[in-house]
Amino acid sequence: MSIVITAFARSPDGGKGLARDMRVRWALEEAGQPYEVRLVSFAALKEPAHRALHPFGQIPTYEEGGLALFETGSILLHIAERSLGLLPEDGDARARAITWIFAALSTVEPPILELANARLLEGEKPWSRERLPLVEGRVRDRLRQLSVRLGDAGWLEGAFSAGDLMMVSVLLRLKPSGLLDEFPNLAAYVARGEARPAYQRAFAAQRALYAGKPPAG
Ligand code: GTB
Repeated sequence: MSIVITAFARSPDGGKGLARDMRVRWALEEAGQPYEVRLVSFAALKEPAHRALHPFGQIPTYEEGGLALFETGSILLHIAERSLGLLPEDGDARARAITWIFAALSTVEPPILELANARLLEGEKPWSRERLPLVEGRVRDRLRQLSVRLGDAGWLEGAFSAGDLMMVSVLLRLKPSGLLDEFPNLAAYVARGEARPAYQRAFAAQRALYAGKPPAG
C-alpha cells in the first residue's frame, strides 16, 4: 500500500530539515519504505480537506490505504512497529525505546519550542531580554539531565531505535542556538544521528524540494 505524507509547499527554514515532516521521512528511510510527499500551502492547511486529515491544520500527515494519521509521535510508532530495526524485539527493551519517543516529545521538546517561540515571536517584547535567560535555563536543565543519562553511550538504549530518531530530531532544532555544544556528548549524539545514511537520504529529499525557492516568510 503506498504511503503519502504531507510537507510545507514553501518551507519557513528553506530546507534545513527543521519542519516535522523530516522525522517522518527519516523513519520511512530507516524502515526502507517508499513514500510520496504531497506539498500543502499554508492556506490549504487550514481548509476542510486538510483538517479532515489533521484537525489542527498542520503538517505532517501520513496516509496509507484507508489509514490517516497525524502527530509525529504516533506516525513514528506506527512506522516503527511495522518495520525491522527501529524497535527492539525484546518486550522490555521495546518499551524502553518507546519511552524515549515520549520523553523526547513531552519532556525535552516543550522547553525547546518555548525557546524558539521566545526568540522568534517574542524577541521584540519589552520583557523579552529578561525572560530569555530563564527559558534558556529550562532548556539547559533538560540537556544536562539527558547528557548525564546518555554518558558515553552511542544511543539511549543500546542499539539505535525510534527513541533516538525522535530525540535527535527534537535536539536538532537547537543546533543554531549553540546550547547543544555546551554538552559535547549530546552534540556528538546528534551528529551520529545526522550521519546515518537514512537521515542523509531524507534530508537530501526535503532539501531538493526547496532548493532555489525563497523560504516562506
Ligand atoms: N505535535 C505536532 C506533531 O508532532 O506532529 C506538531 C506539528 C507541527 O507543529 N507542525 C508545524 C505546522 O504545520 C510544522 S513543524 N505549522 C503550521 C501551523 O501550525 O499553521 C514546526 C516547524 C515549522 C518550521 C520550522 N522552521 O522553519 O524552522 C521548524 C518547525
